[in-house]
Amino acid sequence: MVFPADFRWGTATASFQVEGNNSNSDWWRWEENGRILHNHRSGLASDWWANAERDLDMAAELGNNAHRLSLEWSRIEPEPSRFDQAALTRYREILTAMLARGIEPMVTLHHFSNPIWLTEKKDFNSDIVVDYFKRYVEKVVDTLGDLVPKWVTINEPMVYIAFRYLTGEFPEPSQTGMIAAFQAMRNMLRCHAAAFHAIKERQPQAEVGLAKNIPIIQPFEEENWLDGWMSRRLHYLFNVLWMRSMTNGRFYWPAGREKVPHLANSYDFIGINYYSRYYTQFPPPKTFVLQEWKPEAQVTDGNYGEVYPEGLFQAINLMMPYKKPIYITENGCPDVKDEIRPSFILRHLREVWRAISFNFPIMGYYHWSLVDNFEWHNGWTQRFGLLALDTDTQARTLRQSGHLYGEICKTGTVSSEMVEKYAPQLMDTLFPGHNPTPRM
Ligand code: IFM
Repeated sequence: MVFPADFRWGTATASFQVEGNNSNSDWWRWEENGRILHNHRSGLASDWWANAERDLDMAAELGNNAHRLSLEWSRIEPEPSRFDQAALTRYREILTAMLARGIEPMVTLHHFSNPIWLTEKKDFNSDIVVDYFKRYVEKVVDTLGDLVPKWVTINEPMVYIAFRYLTGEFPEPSQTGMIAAFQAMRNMLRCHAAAFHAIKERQPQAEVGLAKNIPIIQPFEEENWLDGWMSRRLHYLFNVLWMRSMTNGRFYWPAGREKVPHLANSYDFIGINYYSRYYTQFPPPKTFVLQEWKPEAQVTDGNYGEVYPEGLFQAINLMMPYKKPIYITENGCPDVKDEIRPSFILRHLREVWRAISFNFPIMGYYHWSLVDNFEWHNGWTQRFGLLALDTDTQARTLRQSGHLYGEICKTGTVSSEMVEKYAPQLMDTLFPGHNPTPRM
């Protein structure tokens, strides 16, 4: 499988998950309140604030030409209207270090974490968030814009809204429930539009998009019309609504719609974060979405999700009507023993390659993640890294999947030799009719 010569081969991380000691973030307080599985603490995380360069060296060694990272708003603006110059300088260093290694930065402005002071002002449940976000974005683009060709405004808004307002696993909304969730969505869309235009005014040549998590949602029993009805509703809410708003500039309340100024067509590209497939079942066994899989499913650590590579092609296909370039801004699996990840990468890249061969405009793939990092409310229990991290010593070990991804990135291909070496069980699926390599 040969990929285009200018394809972006990268990995992705997020500030709170890798930097360490982000004590001004609402997540830090969430940890202090014991809201993380097993009371885990992020602590030094993957030590990026002091030593990001160590992992960037490895990314360069793996032949990566791109990396997606995020900025920590609570570091940059630790108090309202006080911007921390030292923090901005450190981000300049990190971005410069990337460019020096031939790694193109894609920078996310909001990735699940808020400054504590903002949550005290009700953040996305208050209209004031839009002005605050705009000022933060302006400051960041004025200071760092010359180093950043690609921006992501907001990471996975619907995941954030669901985990924060509906399941209560994310910190710490001022209100919960459906009304608060819709209110937050409206303000997030307004923040997105404000950020898009703030960037474009300063850097017209920059590419600005968002990272949208696209789960595949299907009825547990095809013939059960309630399962089907519910899967279509959830699919619409989760995968369609936000895209529709960003495209036509309208926000859809359950009771009507509202035109949002400057929102229409406010994106240059779509970032797809793809992980898994979920089922709906009536009556709901736990929540609306089943976290249990069909018996034949291959499931990743901590029941995180079913391995369903075809869903990546389906997610890409769902985004085709918007007629924009697409980056796979996240894709990966928690697999501490690295038993599944090599085949996971190969099978998902096959779907990307299949989409490219249909002439779908897929411009790059950012594997989640470069290094094990703090997995939000699941703490250290889920390890997504190509690099395994020992959190006591900060030592890293490149997993087999990391070696594989390096070979892929350096050559821009997936070859039958790689498959034979890293996941021989896939030979017949990925290369049907292949001639076995002659053994000497
Ligand atoms: O770790 C997260 C990331 O922050 C957002 N997308 C999903 C990843 C794995 O759960």
